Amino acid sequence: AAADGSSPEFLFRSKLPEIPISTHLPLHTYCFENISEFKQRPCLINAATGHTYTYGEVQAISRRVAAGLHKLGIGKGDVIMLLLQNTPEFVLAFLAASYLGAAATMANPFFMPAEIAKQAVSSGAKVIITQSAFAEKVKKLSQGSEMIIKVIFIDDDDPPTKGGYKFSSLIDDVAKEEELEMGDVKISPDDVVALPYSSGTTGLPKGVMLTHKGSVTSVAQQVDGENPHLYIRSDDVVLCLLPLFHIYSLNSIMMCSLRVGAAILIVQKFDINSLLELVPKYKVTFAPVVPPIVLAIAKSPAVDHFDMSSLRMVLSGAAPLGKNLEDAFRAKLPHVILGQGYGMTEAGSVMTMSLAFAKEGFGIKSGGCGTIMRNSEMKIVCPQTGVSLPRNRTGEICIRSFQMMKGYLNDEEATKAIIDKDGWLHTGDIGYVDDDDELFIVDRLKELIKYKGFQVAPAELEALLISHGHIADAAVIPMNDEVAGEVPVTFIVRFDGSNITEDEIKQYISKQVVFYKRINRVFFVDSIPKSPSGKILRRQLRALLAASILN
Ligand code: 4UW
Repeated sequence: AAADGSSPEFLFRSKLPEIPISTHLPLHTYCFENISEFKQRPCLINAATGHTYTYGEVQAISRRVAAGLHKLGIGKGDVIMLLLQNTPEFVLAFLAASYLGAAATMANPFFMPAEIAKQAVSSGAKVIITQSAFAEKVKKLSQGSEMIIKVIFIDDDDPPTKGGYKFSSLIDDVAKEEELEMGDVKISPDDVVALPYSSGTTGLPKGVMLTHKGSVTSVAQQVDGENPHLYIRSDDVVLCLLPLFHIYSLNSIMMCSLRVGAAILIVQKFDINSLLELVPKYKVTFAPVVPPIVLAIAKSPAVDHFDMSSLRMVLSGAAPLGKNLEDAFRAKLPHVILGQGYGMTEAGSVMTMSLAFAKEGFGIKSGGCGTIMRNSEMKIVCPQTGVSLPRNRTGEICIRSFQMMKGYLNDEEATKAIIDKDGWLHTGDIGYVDDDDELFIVDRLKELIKYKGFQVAPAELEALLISHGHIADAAVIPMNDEVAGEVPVTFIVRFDGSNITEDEIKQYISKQVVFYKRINRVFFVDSIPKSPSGKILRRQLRALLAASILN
């Protein structure tokens, strides 16, 4: 026991030395700190059109967008919503918000109107920046009686007919003096810059307050230092295929690339053949992906017909990647460094990453999620007792560092439930750290379901299900799926006399949610197992499912 009588704490740290991090800088200032070295180099390449913006252009245009937004009434502390597929405008608008001391909340443009409305209202967004294809989805928000949100279209030739503004005129309307005027916003390191939504370990999606200091820390942990953990440089071409509205892409692709001056190849949609064409066409060097893409590459016979020699590193994360699949990928593309990263929205993104990506890399084991980032601490605790566990012992993964969220927006209770009084964020993931400091994730304690890395919050589906007149009770849990990783399935208790069918329930949900939240299977039961306090006993349901009584 420790001197004070408490149990000893086993703290895990990076194998790389700590580095000084400029946590006082606003995110945009930090990202563009070295821009003079790569002002003329490509920053954003739009794969759809081939159009390229240089670093100098991105900096200048995003400042003009900031001034344009300022004219629309956006200032420090405000929230803008980005409802965009991957486009250069996403990056420009995100940076513009940062310049203004405003925060960007990002939503999936394929959300249903009700899902968008929930986030827009909860975040207090004043403006939505979107594409005309999604105009109908936000119509009510821009014309509703309760709150009027201004809508800006990035691609509409005649937006006033849709009741909106034009992104391009936002830029054109700005005079040189106005651009300079907004230049002096005072930003504090604890101001929120990004507000992604996540359900965390339990309940409904909540606004995750990521600060300038946290984001700067996270990026520095990855790409700064003599021996960066993730070695990318200004001559790298980084594939930006993962959606920028998710923290993985926003942080490890967008922010990290901006910091080092790499080219960001913006791609909207995954399709294995176009991906294989893009790699040689743009000489992609670094491809951050999710496990289903690793699977597609490993399985694709077409890979052999394309020149993949430019590809230096492939990062996988946001969901588990099995050892066998890792090995199959390596056999297919032996020259590529493949490694995993492990992140979580609330953790301010990445917590561990493969040290094979370091400038002076390390040997790694298949199936591992990498080593903890520098300038942060990790511990593994027993979920029952909270006692800190030594190496090779399995327990809940906890993290403590500047990169973490400040808390959930307007939800102190949920914040307290996930960050304890000593500042440890409890991830709800189960794993162990081995003798070589590599983290292995073996299970998930929390409710969260991950469909190809996308979050599905059981509580959200359960709320929809029990609002149906024929459903007395419902519980949603994950079921393993070869391609998606996991899919949501539900246990349903019908009201007496109800004959509602599996199909009717599936359709009822499909109408209200984005595709990956759709119910895959329905199991009718007499009751949902619950604890005395009314909590759904999800483990019991998982065991029931696994026992294949129902499968
Ligand atoms: N293995 C097993 C993994 C893994 C995993 C995540 O949607 P969120 O909140 O956030 C993310 C963020 C991922 C990420 C960010 C930055 C980065 O560089 C990187 O490298 C690949 C990844 O997914 O979901 C968080 C939850 O997703 C699961 C885990 O349960 C975690 O709490 N998860 N990565 N490699 N599971």
